[in-house]
Amino acid sequence: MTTLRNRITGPAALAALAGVVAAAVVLAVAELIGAFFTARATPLFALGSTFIDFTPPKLKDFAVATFGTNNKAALFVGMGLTITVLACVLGVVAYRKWVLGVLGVLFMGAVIVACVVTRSGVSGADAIPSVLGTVAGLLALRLLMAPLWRLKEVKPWPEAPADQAADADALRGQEGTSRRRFFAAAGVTAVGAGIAGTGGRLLSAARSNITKAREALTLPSPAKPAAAVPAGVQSPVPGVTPWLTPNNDFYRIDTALSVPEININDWKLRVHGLVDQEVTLTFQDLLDAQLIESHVTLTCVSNPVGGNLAGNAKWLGFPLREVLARAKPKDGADMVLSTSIDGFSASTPLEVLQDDRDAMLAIGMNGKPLPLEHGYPVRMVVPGLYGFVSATKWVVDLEVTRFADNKAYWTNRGWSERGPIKTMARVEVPKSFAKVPAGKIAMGGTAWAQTRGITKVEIQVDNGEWAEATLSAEASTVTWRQWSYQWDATPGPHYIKVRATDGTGEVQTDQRADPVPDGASGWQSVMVTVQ
Ligand SMILES: Nc1nc2c(c(=O)[nH]1)N[C@H]1C(S)=C(S)[C@@H](COP(=O)(O)O)O[C@H]1N2
Ligand SMILES: [Mo]
Repeated sequence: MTTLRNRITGPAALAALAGVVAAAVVLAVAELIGAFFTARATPLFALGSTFIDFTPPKLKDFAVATFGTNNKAALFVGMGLTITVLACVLGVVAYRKWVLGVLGVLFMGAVIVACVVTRSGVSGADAIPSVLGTVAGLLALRLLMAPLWRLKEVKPWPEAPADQAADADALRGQEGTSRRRFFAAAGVTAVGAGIAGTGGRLLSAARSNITKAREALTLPSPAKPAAAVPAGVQSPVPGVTPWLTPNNDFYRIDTALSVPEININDWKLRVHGLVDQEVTLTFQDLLDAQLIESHVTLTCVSNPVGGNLAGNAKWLGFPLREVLARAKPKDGADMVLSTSIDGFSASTPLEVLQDDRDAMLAIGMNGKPLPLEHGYPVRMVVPGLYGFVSATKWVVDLEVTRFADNKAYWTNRGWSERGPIKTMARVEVPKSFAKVPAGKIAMGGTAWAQTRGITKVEIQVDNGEWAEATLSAEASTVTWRQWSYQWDATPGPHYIKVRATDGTGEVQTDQRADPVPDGASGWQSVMVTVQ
């Protein structure tokens, strides 16, 4: 009994708790001071971002497949658990041997500082919040250890001989005092850390006026407006995805743990590399330019068969073709490496940016300035290519180069260097594992093959004959196309498959492939129970 009780409430267990409180102090103090430094420079964001940069493709694929667009929340939970475990260990070590504990904390502090200063767009001074946080954490740990060490000294009282009963009583009294002191100190420190951390978050939110600047921004009207969307692009089946994705529902995939905040007055795009003429564009240059508007469906390479990492929006921007015409690429160049302010990069074939598709530096999305998460103030939008090789958000640099000489962010992590979008069809109604009544069932969904277009969607029930679905109107070959189908459902379990044919006449392959390295393929199959 005593041993179990000692395990849970004995000094060592309390030391673990002290470690956790001290870790909270490190993070909270750094968060508070960090409000006055670059946003991405606080320990949690720097650790998380560094972890993301070292994520192997299989793990990224797993994280996206398992947590979808919540993968960042999952990362934070995982980091929280890891930090808690490490903090418990450090607390116990510090209790047993203070010098080792100090070395451990300093080592962790050094790791944090290394993660912070190696982020892109971060200066050496951005290490200050983490350094001060570590010092504060160390002080908190020392403060909490004092009553625990006293507890250790008074601990042998149960073994005290009978004639020392009075001493034992005194010791028991001292033990109580030490415990109370510990809990009081731990409580006060934890509450203080909570206030500092929350204050830091609120302060950095208040200090950022990018959201306000975005709201105040009025976009110019396009010199070339988007082609009118024909009637009937929306599948008539209730429950099918809206043809135009509202900004708030647009899938978000990126490596940015905190969204980069860019002042439009500071934004510049440098176009350089294998060019005759280096070009620098300001945001005002874009506002003054002849802009185009175009509906384009973006798709993520990590989208599994049947997945929803795709969205369709009306983009406003300046054609990349014209940017490149000003820069005049040299012979031999075959790629444009676009880089964002936070160090992400994408390799896009040069000829794709020079042909007549509406590849652009986008500043508007569905009539609004780009939302912060979708690349404010400027991103790339390139019809026909997965986002990881084309859709650079918060873009600040275009280097005209060669595939042989340069590799982009995900290519360095095991993904392909090129990424044309594969033909894909999706069943959205009924949902997989749905239970539906027998009789006429309206089925519907969406298919895409950007730049080739969708010319046919077929449905197959239980390995029967393939039947043609009714296609909704086509807006263009670079937008997705919806479909509907009337199914005469008989009772029992049924498997429904869907496949599309693109504008070149090619039928979507049934060859199953994982998203890594260049996009998932295969036919979606949904199981439906008819009652
Ligand atoms: N700066 C930056 N841009 C980025 C990414 C990123 O991680 N960082 N991810 C790309 C990927 S993988 C995709 S699929 C698209 C997604 O754009 P969205 O979040 O606006 O839908 O952005 C692309 N642009
Ligand atoms: Mo992506």
